[in-house]
Amino acid sequence: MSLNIGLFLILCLTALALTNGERVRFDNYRVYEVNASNREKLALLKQMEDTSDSLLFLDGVHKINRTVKVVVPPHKVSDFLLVLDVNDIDYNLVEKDLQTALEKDYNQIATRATTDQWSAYQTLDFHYSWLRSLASSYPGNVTLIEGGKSYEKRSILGVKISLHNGKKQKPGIFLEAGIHAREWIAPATATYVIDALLTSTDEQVRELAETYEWYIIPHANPDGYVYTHTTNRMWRKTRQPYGSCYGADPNRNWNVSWNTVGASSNPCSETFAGSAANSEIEVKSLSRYVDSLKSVVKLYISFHSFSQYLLYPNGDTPELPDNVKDYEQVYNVTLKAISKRYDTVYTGGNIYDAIYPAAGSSVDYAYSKTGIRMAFCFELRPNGSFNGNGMELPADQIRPTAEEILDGLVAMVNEVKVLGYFD
Ligand code: 0X9
Ligand code: ZN
Repeated sequence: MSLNIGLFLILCLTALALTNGERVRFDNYRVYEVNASNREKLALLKQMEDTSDSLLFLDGVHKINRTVKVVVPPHKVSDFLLVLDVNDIDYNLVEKDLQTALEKDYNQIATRATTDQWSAYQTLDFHYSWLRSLASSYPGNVTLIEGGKSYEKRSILGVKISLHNGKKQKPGIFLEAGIHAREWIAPATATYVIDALLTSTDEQVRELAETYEWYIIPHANPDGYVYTHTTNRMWRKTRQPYGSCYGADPNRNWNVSWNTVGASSNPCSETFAGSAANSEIEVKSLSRYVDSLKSVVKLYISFHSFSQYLLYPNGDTPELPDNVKDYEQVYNVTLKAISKRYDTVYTGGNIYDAIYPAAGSSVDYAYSKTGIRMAFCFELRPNGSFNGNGMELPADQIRPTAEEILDGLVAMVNEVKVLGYFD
């Protein structure tokens, strides 16, 4: 009895500590890269991913000979390594104290107004004030848009950029970022694109800004993003409670082949599909918003990190889109453009084969359910063999990342145009 009360008190105190603004700590947590070289080993890793409530898999386990990163708490390290050794599964230690890496990350959050917005990672409040300021600085050219509300009642704020230049009925391009909370480079890059469309003097970027209507939502999962700043840097999902666990993966919750493959029914899983399609208010409202634009938007883009991939549908089946030849063409020119500035190498292809099966994602929804024929997902820097947890991209790489992606977007949009999708 007294033990129970003691435990209860400890739990209350822990909860109180966290609500009082303390961050989850990962002292002595290790990050390993593991690699399964055959089907049996892969099945074992998959079982660990599905059943362990203490290991955090940062990549889905799906392919033989594909490295995945796993966060291992200190009290689990010896058992974890024993299982790998007994089963002859290769591994490599990439971070011996995750806490140290995360502290570096938290130190890269801008604490005061910097002269260069893209020299540090910004808070949600900063981004939202900035978006609002654009609407007043560029009246008529920038309009605030709202993709709906989050579970914690935040606005899913974005901008529509449609320059007053006499052109009527411009085709629309939709850009969504930040659906995964911890992938900080995604909103940072989306805001850079917004800025470039408004201020760049580069001729090709001006052309992009003047020819299209842009709908850009830098934070599709604002609650998650705030939570990564205040409490847990490694948070991915939304923040709606499900029993003793929180959140669903908002990139598994769209109403397209919901929870059929590459998603979990376990609320504690990183890829929990939710209790039903659209169970996450963020996805429900954002998909409704995308639906409302389906006759305008011809190209849908989603920013994630990491691994440097450019991906296209489908995620829910190995079947290729009927216009896969066009996808391949756009993919090829985009990759070439991305590599030009800094020699950065992207790879990719159809989601299912290039990375892993993943049903219920935003690009599949756009492609299969709205009639938007061109839908791409960028997995931004760093690349897959980056020596670390994959989220801690140094802030001095925000600009280069965004610059090369803007180069890629210029090429992508031009090719989509050449292929007639904007007609
Ligand atoms: O698993 C995912 O949702 C994406 N990878 S991530 O490491 N960022 O979590 C890939 C899914 C394919 N991308 C889209 N459908 N947008
Ligand atoms: Zn992601």
